[in-house]
Amino acid sequence: MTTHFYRPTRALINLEAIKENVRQLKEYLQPNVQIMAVVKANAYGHGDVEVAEAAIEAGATILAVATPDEALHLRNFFPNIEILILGYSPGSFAQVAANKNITLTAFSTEWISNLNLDYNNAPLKVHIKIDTGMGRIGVTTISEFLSLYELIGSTDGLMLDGVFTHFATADEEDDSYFVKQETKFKEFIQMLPKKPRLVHAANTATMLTKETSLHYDAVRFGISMYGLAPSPYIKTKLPFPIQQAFSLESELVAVKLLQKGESVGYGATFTANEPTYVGTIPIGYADGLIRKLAGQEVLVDGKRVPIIGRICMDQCMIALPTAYNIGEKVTLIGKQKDEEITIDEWATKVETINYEIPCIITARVPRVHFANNKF
Ligand code: PMH
Repeated sequence: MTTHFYRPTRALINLEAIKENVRQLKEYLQPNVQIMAVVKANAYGHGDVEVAEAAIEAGATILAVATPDEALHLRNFFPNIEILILGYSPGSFAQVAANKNITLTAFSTEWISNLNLDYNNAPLKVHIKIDTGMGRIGVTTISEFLSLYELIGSTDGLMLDGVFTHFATADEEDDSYFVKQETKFKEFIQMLPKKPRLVHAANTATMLTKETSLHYDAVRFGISMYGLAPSPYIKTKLPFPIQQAFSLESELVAVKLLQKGESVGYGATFTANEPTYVGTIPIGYADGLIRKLAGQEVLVDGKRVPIIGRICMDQCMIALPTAYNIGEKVTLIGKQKDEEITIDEWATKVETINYEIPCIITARVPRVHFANNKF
């Protein structure tokens, strides 16, 4: 796909890295376990259609999203692939979902009673969500679970296709809460009069570091498909290497020599204490380069240089060791020569998790996809 844009700021998405991460997982799993590619939130900010295509090519057989709109967007590009909405869908979406063969998450009997279905059409497929400890959506007691199971079975136009749960602490070293959730899930599953086609529970941390019996019929591969570890703890436990797919680049659009005592940016918070070359790059907080990233290093000519002063809405300034030319590449996330700035480094800097970083790079930054180091 060709992306047209004029501003030289873009996120580069290495689809080969995504494919390789999926291929590695496929090799790691038993052959009967399906890979659900979690491509919600525009594929964690990487571009949903391109990531889905790469994941499918590498072996994923199901796409998982969070919302009806995300599912519909993907359905336009992939007429046949199985799509599951993990989060809430309103009853008004039920008929569209049935017509478009999009699977919904059923999480209460009340939710079922609010579905708007025309029973003459193709059945609406649902997966029951069991809340074993996330406290988000899902049934919490066995009686609720069995009532929901029976209601689905007795409602024309509905078909139970799966049952699942989600773990809250799979990425932590202390597994006591995880074990509680796992035990609860197993108790619920045992109560099923008839097992539906897909039982699933594992997110990345679970599938890569816990017992393989937790893989069940499918695993939901999110963060490590993008080449990121679910937590610093899991990073030390990964059974295969993963490759970060996301990088962020811009270039110098202005270079000037600041004299001693001259300042840069809103609030004039940076003042040169010696003659200093300053470069301007066209990326700012409206692109997701939030102001908390002031002081973060970027790469120019393979060297780390800091963002100086306050980050503006559309631009920011960096200190340069010498007078680089306009057009010189600036890498905010990614590699140059022997240096690398990782998403994890940004996450540490802004005191958040790596998941959040590509998601907060806003839609104004074009996602440029490439494979085999070409784009
Ligand atoms: N399944 C469900 C239900 C999820 O909510 C998520 C991620 C995944 C699978 C994939 O997890 P992974 O990326 O760790 O593999 N959901 C979220 C979330 O709601 N906030 O951060 C991650």
